[in-house]
Amino acid sequence: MLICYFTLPQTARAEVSIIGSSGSTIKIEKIAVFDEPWALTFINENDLLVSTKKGKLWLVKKDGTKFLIDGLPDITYGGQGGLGDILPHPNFSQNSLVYLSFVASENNGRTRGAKVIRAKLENLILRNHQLIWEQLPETKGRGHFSHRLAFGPAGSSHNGMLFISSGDRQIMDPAQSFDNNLGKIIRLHDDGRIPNDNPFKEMGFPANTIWSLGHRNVLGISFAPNNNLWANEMGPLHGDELNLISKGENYGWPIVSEGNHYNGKHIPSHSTNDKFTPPIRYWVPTIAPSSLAFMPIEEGKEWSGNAFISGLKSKAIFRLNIQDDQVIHEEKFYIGKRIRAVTISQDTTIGAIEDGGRGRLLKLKGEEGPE
Ligand SMILES: [Ca+2]
Repeated sequence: MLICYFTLPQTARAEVSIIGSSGSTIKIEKIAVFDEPWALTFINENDLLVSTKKGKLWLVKKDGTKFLIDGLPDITYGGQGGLGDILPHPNFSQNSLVYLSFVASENNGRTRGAKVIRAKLENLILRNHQLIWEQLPETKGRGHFSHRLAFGPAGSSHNGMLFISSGDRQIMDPAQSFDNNLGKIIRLHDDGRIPNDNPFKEMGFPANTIWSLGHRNVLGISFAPNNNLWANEMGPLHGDELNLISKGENYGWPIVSEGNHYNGKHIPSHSTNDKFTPPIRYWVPTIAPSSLAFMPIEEGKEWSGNAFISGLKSKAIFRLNIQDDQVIHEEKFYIGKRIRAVTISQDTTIGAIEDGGRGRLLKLKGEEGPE
């Protein structure tokens, strides 16, 4: 039996305008409300999928009508984890495949790890679950799963490749060793097979799944319109990073950072060791970056090709104009609520979700300011 949760479309939904730090305006419209939403993604021009950390997956229509999706895997909720990211296959319109990341446990929560599955979404049911990837090893603790997902763009050398951010699970040191997949960005074929052109392929499993290493907690991973891969990373006490991700490079955690440990202990900066790739941009004090999305290139359209980063502690959305792989302008839109994620559709609609128990799904529309 299908259970549909129906929300009456509101005829006049309040729009709020927010002025950014450079004078641009975004109009914000509330679409729907969720209990601890974690990720959102467009599956076509009208429909969104929204995941909640407690383990629900929703199909959301343009007018805010919500339908609960059935057939989810067993999800272990708690701390920073539960149901995580959700991403349609690049050929979703033909094959109906969606990818989900979530936290699982083999021992009632004593140890935990992220997994990624794919499944066919048909008639509001996920069928034919296929395990694509799992965090190794499962460890104690309930933090730094990361588990954001991105697909390589069509026409690029990453066409059809799945990228997964895997957090350091708050153990730090594994990010620098090859006998695990924590603190890494992972690259796989869409069915989970390991590509032959990964940088550490000669080193066997799991090193052969690694694309880059030395990461802490990457909650944003996305391809720019020029097909370069970017990732934002939660720093320790301050020092959040925006990194340009290149094959086989080491981004330094926990040996170098632009922040200090929470106990105040100093961490040397990236500039002290040229073995490590420094961030293109870092933030002190922290913004707590929770996701990353790029606006498609569209001639004459405001914010064409810009990056958008959602912020938790900063309660803001950041717009970055990136040219030749450098941030040339940054504008902050203070929303006043912790923002868990932002996404952008092919037709340039911006969607965002707030963090927490009554997290709103928002539709954002921009108007460029004087800059
Ligand atoms: Ca770094």
